[in-house]
Amino acid sequence: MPFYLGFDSSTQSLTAQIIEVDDVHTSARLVWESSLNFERDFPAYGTRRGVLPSADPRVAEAPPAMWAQALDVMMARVAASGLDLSKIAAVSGSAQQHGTVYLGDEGFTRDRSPIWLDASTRAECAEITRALGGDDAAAQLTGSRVFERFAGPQIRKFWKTSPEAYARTRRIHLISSYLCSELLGADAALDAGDGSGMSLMALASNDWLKAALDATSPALGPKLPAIVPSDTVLGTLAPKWRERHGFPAAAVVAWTGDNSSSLVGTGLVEEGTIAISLGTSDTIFGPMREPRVSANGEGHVFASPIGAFMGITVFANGSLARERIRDDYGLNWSTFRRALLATPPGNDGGLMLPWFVPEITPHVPRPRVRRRHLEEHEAARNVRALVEGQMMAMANHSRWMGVGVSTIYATGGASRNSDVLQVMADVFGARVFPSPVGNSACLGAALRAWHAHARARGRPVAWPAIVGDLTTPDPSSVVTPNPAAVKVYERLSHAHQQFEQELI
Ligand code: XUL
Repeated sequence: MPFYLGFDSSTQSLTAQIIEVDDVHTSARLVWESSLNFERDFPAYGTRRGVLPSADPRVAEAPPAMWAQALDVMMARVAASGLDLSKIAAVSGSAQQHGTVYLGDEGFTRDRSPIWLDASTRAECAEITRALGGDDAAAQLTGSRVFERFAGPQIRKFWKTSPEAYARTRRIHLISSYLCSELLGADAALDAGDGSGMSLMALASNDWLKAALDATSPALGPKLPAIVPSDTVLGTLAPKWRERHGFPAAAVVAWTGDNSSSLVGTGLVEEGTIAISLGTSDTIFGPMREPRVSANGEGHVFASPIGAFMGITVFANGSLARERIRDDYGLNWSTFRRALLATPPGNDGGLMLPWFVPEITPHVPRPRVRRRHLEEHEAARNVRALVEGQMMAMANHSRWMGVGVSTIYATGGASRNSDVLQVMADVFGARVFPSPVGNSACLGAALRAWHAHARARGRPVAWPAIVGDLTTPDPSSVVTPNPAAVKVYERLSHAHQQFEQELI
């Protein structure tokens, strides 16, 4: 029975999973998993939670060499796993979205890659937006307004500040297509899902948008990879992987963005279903049959790895803020939970706007944290204010997606905390199911490898069968909303929204 290998290169870590698939019964099980933490396992690069320290809080960069080295170390771990490598039929992956990698004839032309947490490209966003005919035109053409963390503004800033290094750059990859190139030993194409987060791709055609390329930087077209459908087999593992570790010539399937991959890894193959990922970023997303762009520019429409589209709203202060509050109050995850249990839903009106880093939704370019009816020294109430604030912001800012939420699939590190999920269930008034397999982005990569490989062999398997076994939640894990708490949040959500608006 074949194996499918998936990777997820996130902000803070690289994870790999192997699933074993029974072709005859179309069933799958997880057989191996491993994770590397960038800060802990690659200290020589000097990152803090995967990001290089910067004096300017708007600048967020990471070393691309670290991501490649982690992939190499992980391939060695897979080889040492004791599994029969010859059974690996296909490999794919996902990566944190939007970050860009710059390559010339002699390696990187930039050894620090801007990543999605970067908020330093405000001027470039305005310039590209103007050239595209304004915010609405940009959103209609590309699926999103031009956001500071998107690849296009990052590239434009690089051209403006380092024109000589830009000129030497032969290829600009997203992190996903860069790591895929490492597996292939050749320049990989980019999948349309991750391509959607660049302000450079036309959502209607999944191809480069000439007006956007022209608005970004000179001679950009030839520096960009081709865009392909997400289920494209791009080639096989490079000979170096066979020589170094004894891997077979497994098919390499285009990589995608972590959120697109999570859509598959949480089993969201039908419109009307929705997932919340509580990772370094918090994201809320779901499949969309037709592109419905958000009128006030809050969210994004991306091409979906399963066809059609996905809607998504992204919050930068996810785990970053939870970890900050945990550390500032000297807590660990177990005392963090206890703090939630020790305080009532609604926190007696205590609110927090937890913008420890520049926030994406709503747009808050400089970090600031504000409290109302809440004192800074009240540890437990600050924990509750944070978690409630995150959930209320997510509920308020995802209405544009137009999906009536009755069930939410929760994934990401903090989804293992059922008290956090209780707040989610109560704020949304919805049932919450934690993902049965942790790291749904990585699982999505392994499942996508299976799907694309089966299709390429002329034996396609439908998505519901692909995701069925590994993403169907255990019914006993459901967290149900508490009607009294739901009422509390109906009122508190308005107060939270007003607090936000006063500050923006
Ligand atoms: C999505 C986004 C983040 C990153 C995190 O638009 O910016 O969710 O993908 O890895």
